[in-house]
Amino acid sequence: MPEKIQFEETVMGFLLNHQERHHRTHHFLILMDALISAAKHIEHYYLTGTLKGNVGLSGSVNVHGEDVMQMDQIAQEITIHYLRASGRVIHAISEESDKIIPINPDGRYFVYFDPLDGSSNVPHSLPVGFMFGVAKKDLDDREDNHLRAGKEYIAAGMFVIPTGTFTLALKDAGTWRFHIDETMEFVRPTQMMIPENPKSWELSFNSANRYTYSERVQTWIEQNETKYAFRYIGALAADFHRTISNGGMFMYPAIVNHPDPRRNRPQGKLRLMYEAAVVSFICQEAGGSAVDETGIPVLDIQPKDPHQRSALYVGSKPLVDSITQVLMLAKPVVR
Ligand code: AFP
Repeated sequence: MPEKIQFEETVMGFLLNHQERHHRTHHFLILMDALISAAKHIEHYYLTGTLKGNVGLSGSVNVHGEDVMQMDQIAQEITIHYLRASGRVIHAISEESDKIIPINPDGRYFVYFDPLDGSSNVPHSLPVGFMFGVAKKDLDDREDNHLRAGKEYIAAGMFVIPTGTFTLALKDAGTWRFHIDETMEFVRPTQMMIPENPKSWELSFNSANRYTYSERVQTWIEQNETKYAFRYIGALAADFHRTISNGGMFMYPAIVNHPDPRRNRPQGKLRLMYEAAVVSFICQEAGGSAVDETGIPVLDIQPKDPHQRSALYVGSKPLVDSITQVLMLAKPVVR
């Protein structure tokens, strides 16, 4: 399809342009090419999924105890295929794999990804995300393969599938969005800065959970929700896409007051390494910020487990600062 070739050329052309200025090497470009190819390939399967019967359950359960959709498995296999072929990845961490996936000990990068985020949207052909964070090995021979905190990422990105919109953040080089235009033949990179004017701001959270949040967070919501529009589609990439464009705050708070205490999630629901840290990195490069339930920057959290969860408050700085004050007064959550 011509738009695919155009898409890849535009993103790669952009990166080549930035290569000199931001010391990106050809290794990084090869890795990005692999990630873009994986995303476009997954999008193809997603668009044709209904025809091919790929939208149902696979019959297995993932590391988080969730039912795995056939599309989750397809997306996982596609991504690993491209990461292997790139030859540049030491290991990968994926939502769909219990263990760290060793790829090439002579590689240069660590890739943390969720190949199909927002699976509950799959049966409806509604938006899902392909999300990734990239960290680089220590080239001074001190590499210990430790799990990277978000502040160590050198890039993070998300595709909203099936719109094909790609948002990419490069360390100290901003957040960029690549659009397919009205002719479906071109994409144009636009630098994203989260809007400062509260007029367009939106709040995004699962309102069905609101009475399960801490009292302080519930009070903050009551005091602030009527000031802003509310939007929620249930796929982080799609919801956060709006947050970055319009400003405001996406949040997935800790669940601490569930009527069935077994369903509390004091650590939050989202996965730190391939969900929360990815959008936090993108947001920081776009001028925003992100904190967890204790009010500390998400990018500072040192992961102890590849699939560790985190609460997330991400978006416009004034709103994140405002909720941070509330969170910091609360009793600390045991990690
Ligand atoms: P799934 O991939 O299991 O559908 O989870 C999606 C997700 O991690 C994230 O994309 C959403 O923001 C969030 O969960 C939605 O969670 P709720 O369904 O609890 O609102």
